[in-house]
Amino acid sequence: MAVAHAAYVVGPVPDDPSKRGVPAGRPLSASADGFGGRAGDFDGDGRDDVASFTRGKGGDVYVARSTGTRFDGIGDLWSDEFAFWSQTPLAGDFDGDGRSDVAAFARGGKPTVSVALSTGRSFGPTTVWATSFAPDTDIPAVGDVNGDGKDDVVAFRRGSTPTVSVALSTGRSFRAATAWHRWFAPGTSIPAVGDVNGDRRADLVAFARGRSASVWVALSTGSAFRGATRWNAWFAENGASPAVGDVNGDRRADVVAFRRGEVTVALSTGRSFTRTAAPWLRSWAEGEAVPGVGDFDGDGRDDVAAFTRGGLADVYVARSTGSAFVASAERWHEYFAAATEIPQPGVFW
Ligand SMILES: [Ca+2]
Ligand SMILES: [Ca+2]
Ligand SMILES: [Ca+2]
Ligand SMILES: [Ca+2]
Repeated sequence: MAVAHAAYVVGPVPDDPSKRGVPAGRPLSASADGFGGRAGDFDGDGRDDVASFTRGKGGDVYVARSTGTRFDGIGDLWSDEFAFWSQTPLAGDFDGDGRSDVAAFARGGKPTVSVALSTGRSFGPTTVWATSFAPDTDIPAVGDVNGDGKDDVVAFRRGSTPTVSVALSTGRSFRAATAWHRWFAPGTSIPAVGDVNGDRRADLVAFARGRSASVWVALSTGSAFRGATRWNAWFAENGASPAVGDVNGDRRADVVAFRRGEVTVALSTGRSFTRTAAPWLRSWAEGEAVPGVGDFDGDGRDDVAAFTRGGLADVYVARSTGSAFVASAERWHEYFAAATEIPQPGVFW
């Protein structure tokens, strides 16, 4: 069913669709158990690339590298032993060598975190970097919270005891988890990580959505997160899919809302997100397409992507001008992240 273009079957063909974690029919839900991650620069050339994870029993990972105007190749296999079954895959540079790597979170009762480091052409062996991080239904995220150049991992507990745990990267493993915040992203708030004040330390962001639609931030001190403050009173309302990225290139991460057709932005001032969300793009990631954020042309401003998945498996990019996103007329890839594969970047809320 996933094979609409027979010529591209050598690409990411699913192994066992029944074992995918995110149902094709509803990749984005307003409720329980999603996640979001940004793009990675897997070959370290300064332009963000895209990855796709088959998960299931296959554990294949495909990468298509950005040329600045498209994603190349037919989906090159970078690993065949990563993010099995319903593990959560995210990208980050965990050893700080300038090439993005991948992490997979098993969660549940055996919450291991596995990492495969990029060689620039493929991912190396899958190695367990933590054995007790992000248990149960904790939401994992990636960011360099202490500003040492190596991405760390963050786990959000949410619910009625919304704790935020951090495990710092040593470059070869993650240290023991410690609590960096004891009240952040309560209930079903959508958590995210990004450096919103431009001090090189990744901060916490939480989107309340629904009918309150506040956006909360807790800044990193390098060893903990400060108290949560409200940075915007009305953003990503109702069921919009929120993300974090520096879309105007001032080194402060902004907030982006994918409203299933319209993309709005609230820029960071360093102390808040601009009060009125501005529409940056109309007609984007409609229906069930998966949106994502990354700097695909390498100009320092984050762009947006949309993955149609399914049998079409098209990938579109709209580049940031600093004040709007401009969609390219051409697809950036014609067959990538097919069926219910999980693309990164990708926002699954
Ligand atoms: Ca790396
Ligand atoms: Ca770090
Ligand atoms: Ca910061
Ligand atoms: Ca910015």
